[in-house]
Amino acid sequence: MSWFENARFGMFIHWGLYSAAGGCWKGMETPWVSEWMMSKFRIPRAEYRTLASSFTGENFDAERWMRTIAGAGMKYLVITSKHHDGFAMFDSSYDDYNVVRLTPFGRDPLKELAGAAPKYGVKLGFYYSHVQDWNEPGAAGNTWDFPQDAKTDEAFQAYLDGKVKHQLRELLTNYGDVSVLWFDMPGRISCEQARDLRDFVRDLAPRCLVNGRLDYRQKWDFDSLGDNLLPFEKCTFPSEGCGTMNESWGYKPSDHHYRTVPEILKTMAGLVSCNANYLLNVGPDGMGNFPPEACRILEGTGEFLRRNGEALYGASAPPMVSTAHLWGNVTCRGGDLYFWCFRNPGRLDYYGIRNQVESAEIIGGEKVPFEQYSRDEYDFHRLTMFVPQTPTPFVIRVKCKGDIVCDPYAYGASSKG
Ligand code: H79
Repeated sequence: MSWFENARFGMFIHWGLYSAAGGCWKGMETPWVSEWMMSKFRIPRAEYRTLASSFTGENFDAERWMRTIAGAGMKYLVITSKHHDGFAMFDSSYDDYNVVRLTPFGRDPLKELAGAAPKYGVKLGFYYSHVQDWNEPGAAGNTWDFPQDAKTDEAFQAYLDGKVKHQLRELLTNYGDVSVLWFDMPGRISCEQARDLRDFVRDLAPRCLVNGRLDYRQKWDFDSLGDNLLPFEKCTFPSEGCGTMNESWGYKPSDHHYRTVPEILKTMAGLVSCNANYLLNVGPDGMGNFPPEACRILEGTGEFLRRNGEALYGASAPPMVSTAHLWGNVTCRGGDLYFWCFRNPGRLDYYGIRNQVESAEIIGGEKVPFEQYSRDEYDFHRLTMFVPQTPTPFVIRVKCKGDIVCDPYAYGASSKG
């Protein structure tokens, strides 16, 4: 788990037939998320597969994607190998419903990404929809092509033993080291079926991590928080939050409601200050281009992290109660506390540090004057910083003597700041 917990920031990519449609079907535009278009419009699978002819991938360049990922400060990539629509974005011998066989693109993007990833120090993971598969009668999800009574327990088990295991074996044996298998939407899977899939993965790839959405009733390697949700308190189990830049996971050109760079960084700080990773999504179009707004956000995170990365990589929640403050969030690494400021707090009072503070400074900027006040008989400790005017967002590094020791019930900062 150590690489995962040090990495803290990864890219999620949703790329599939829905990317070629951009959420539009016969002049209608799907609400919310484009990758659910087939379900929303109850598109017959025979019709949906015709989208493959417009999936050209002509601008796809694995090296360029990897450069962008690494340049944004991300340490891993999780890409859709098969979303709920059931279409394999890799060279699968299970059937012809895959990117190599059906599209004019005709290449295996996962293979090319697996080849490029090590050069950029990026770990590779695959999203795999294990329960919903709208192309399969026995799987969950497609009620418009297949009647509910086709979905017996036996048919579902046959789907798991057939397509799912066949394709997981391909993914875990043909693409080098796979670091994560990212399952989604457990729905009707039983506890035993989930454990069986986990064992299947472990036998083929002992070091591959599996996320919590394999089955919520049991613990796997790390928990996935809800889509676009922040934790309210520290996660005590390895965790990851995933989020979109606009509102859709799949490419949706009509959705221009993108988060700003400071909003993305605020989400990042909110997650890491509660011990969770941030998996930030990009939905490339059917030609393989990242939307221009996404590129600008990735440049922004990269620029921020080249300066402030020490507040993120290998960092976690501070030992005191971790909360969101009006001005920002606090992360911790060894004896250093990092104050991510999205508003300038001016005077910042922070409670609970028993150590002597050695220095406080804005990373890449000015020193921050501070004073400490303690009344040991009450275990009362206050650090007061006088934060100079500086453009937000910025991070203050507070160096303590030794590893942080604190009053574990201290709330860190009062809400005044
Ligand atoms: O892959 C992304 C989503 O497609 C997937 N998880 C992330 C990572 C996801 N699958 N299911 N869900 C999320 C929750 C289902 C939400 C639904 Fe709906 C509400 C399905 C139908 C109504 C959202 C709104 C999707 C279509 C309309």
